Amino acid sequence: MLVTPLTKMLGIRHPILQGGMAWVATWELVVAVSEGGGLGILGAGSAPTDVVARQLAAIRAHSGKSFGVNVPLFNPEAADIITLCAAERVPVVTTGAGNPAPHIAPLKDAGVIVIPVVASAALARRLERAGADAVIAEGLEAGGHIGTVSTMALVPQVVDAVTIPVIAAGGLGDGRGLAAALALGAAGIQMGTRFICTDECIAHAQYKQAIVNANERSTMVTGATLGHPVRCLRNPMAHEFEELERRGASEQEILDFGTGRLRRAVMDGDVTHGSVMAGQIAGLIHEVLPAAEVLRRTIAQAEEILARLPTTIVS
Ligand code: TUI
Repeated sequence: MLVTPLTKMLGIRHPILQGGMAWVATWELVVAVSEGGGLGILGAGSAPTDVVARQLAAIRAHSGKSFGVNVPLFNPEAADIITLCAAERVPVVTTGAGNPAPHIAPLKDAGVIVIPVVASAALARRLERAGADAVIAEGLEAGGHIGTVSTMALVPQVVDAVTIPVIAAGGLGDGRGLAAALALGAAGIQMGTRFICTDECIAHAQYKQAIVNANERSTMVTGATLGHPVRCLRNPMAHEFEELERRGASEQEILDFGTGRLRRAVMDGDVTHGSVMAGQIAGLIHEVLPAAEVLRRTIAQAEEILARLPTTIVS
C-alpha cells in the first residue's frame, strides 16, 4: 500500500491517475482504471457537452468508484462541460492547456475536487490561491499538448511553490517513475501513454502497436511555432506538419491540415496520416495489458524500490 495525501483526498487505493486523453480516455478505460484502484479520468477533448453527458452516464452505469473528467480549456464548450460536471457532482475535474482560475469557485461550490494541469510553478501558485485542491505538474516528456520544462525540473519546483498535493506527469510509465516522483516530493503520478496500451482502451490496435514499436526517440513536437506544441509519434503526418511550419504556412492552413488527425489515428488506426499523440515513455511500453495489471505492476515495482533504497550501496 502506498498511502499519500492524494490517496486520502481522492479516496483511492493507489496514488495513480490516468491521463484524461482526448478520444482515447472513454468510459471503458475510466471504469477499468477506477475499478483497478487508480483514478480513471474521462477525456472531454474537443467533444460537445452532450457527448460528455452520455459518457458520464456510462461511467456511472458501470462503476460506483470515484472518477474524474478532464476539460481542455480550448474546447469551445469548456464552460458548459464544467457546468455539467458541477450539476452531475463529478467527483474530480482536471483541466489542461490553459488557466482554469475562473472555473474553480463554481466547481468547488458543487463539491467537486479541482486539479488543474500546470506546466509552470507560477501558474501552480496562482491556482492554489484560486482554490485548486491539487495540481498536476506535467513535464515536456508528456504526449499531446505540452509545456517547455522537463518533469525532473518542474516537479520539485512546483512542490516548493505550493502546499497542496502535487501529482507528477510526463515521462512516467512504471514503478520506477512512481518512486522517482515520490522522491521529488510528489504525492502521486498521472500516466497517459501507458494506459493507451491497455485492453480496455478503445484506441485502434494500430495506435497501440505504434506505441509498442516506438523507442525513446520516436516522438517529435509539432506546433511550437504556433504556440501550441504537441508531442506525437514521428510519422509522415508529423513531418508534413513540420514542413508546413518551416515554410511559414498561415495559421489557418496549418489548422486545416491538423483538424481531425487525432481522431483518424485513434478511431481509424491511420498511424501514417493521423496524429499518434504519445509521450517519450512510449519506448518503455512493450505490451498491451489489462489496466488493473498496469496499476498492480506499477505499485509493486515502486514498493520494491522504496523498500530497498535505504540499504542500496552505491560503489
Ligand atoms: O492538455 C494537455 N494535453 C493535451 S490536450 C489535447 S487535445 C488536442 N486535440 C487535438 C489537437 C491538439 C490537442 C492533447 N493533449 N495536457 C495538459 C497540459 N496543460 N499540458 C500543458 C498544459 C498547460 C500549458 C499552459 C497548462 C496551462 C498553461 O497555462 C498557460 C497560461 O494561460 O498560463
